[in-house]
Amino acid sequence: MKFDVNWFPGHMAKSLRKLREIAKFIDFFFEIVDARAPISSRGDNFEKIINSKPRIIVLNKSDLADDKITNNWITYFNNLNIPAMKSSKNLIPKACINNLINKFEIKKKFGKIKCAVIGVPNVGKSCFINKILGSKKLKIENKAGVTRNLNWISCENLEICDTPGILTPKIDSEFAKKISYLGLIKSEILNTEEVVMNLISDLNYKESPEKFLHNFALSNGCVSKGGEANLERAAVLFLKNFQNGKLGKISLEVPN
Ligand SMILES: Nc1nc2c(ncn2[C@@H]2O[C@H](COP(=O)(O)OP(=O)(O)OP(=O)(O)O)[C@@H](O)[C@H]2O)c(=O)[nH]1
Ligand SMILES: [Mg+2]
Repeated sequence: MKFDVNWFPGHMAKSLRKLREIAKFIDFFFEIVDARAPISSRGDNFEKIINSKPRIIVLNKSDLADDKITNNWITYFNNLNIPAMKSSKNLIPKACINNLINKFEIKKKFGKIKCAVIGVPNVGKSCFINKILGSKKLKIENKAGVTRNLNWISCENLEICDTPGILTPKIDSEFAKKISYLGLIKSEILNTEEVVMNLISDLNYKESPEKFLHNFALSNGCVSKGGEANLERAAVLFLKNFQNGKLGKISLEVPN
């Protein structure tokens, strides 16, 4: 089934323009992706912006992904000569960052090292910066589109720029499907039931998606007054469970 998603509001276009403007002053980039789907969540806009500047791919939310597959992704990116690291809610990336600064021999005669944290919405960019800062300075929320402007933060030897999640006006159908499953797209523009039917089908359960969701509704109290299955509520709950890791550590993409 073709999966069409179009979410490119004004703040994304504006941020993309600003990011292009400041790119020349950036010493290195953190490209944050979701460890469960590192290709689909990579975003199409960033390659040109990063250009030949040092960059590290951060496989974030690795606590929700299959560990072995995440390690394989790190090898995959390293084989492409792109440094990659894991990050999760409890993993403090500071040592890794210092290694990176040393590896690229990033030195400044004047001022602090400038880096930008970029990626598609809701992958955990602001949360990653909060971990570096060891504070809750930046607003984070479990929904796509929280950060709306570029935001500079100073920390020891670094100036870090938090950026809004940016997508492209036309997203590949397969990518769109996966980033919808992961909650990286504003939920209001999606048909949750349709997303969940696709997800159930991709998870290869034995029953048909319709039957599975029906049974899931009944066994999880998603029933209407008359006692019949409420598929709408069931879809919302199933998607939430998947996104929060309640169905297990599931990676949607494996390196080839
Ligand atoms: N399980 C888990 N959740 C995480 C991790 N990092 C971030 N989150 C959660 O992901 C959600 C989004 O985090 P944000 O930091 O707001 O994401 P963002 O990329 O800045 O989002 P936008 O500003 O909307 O582009 C929040 O609910 C975070 O708590 C992680 O490593 N593991
Ligand atoms: Mg943010």
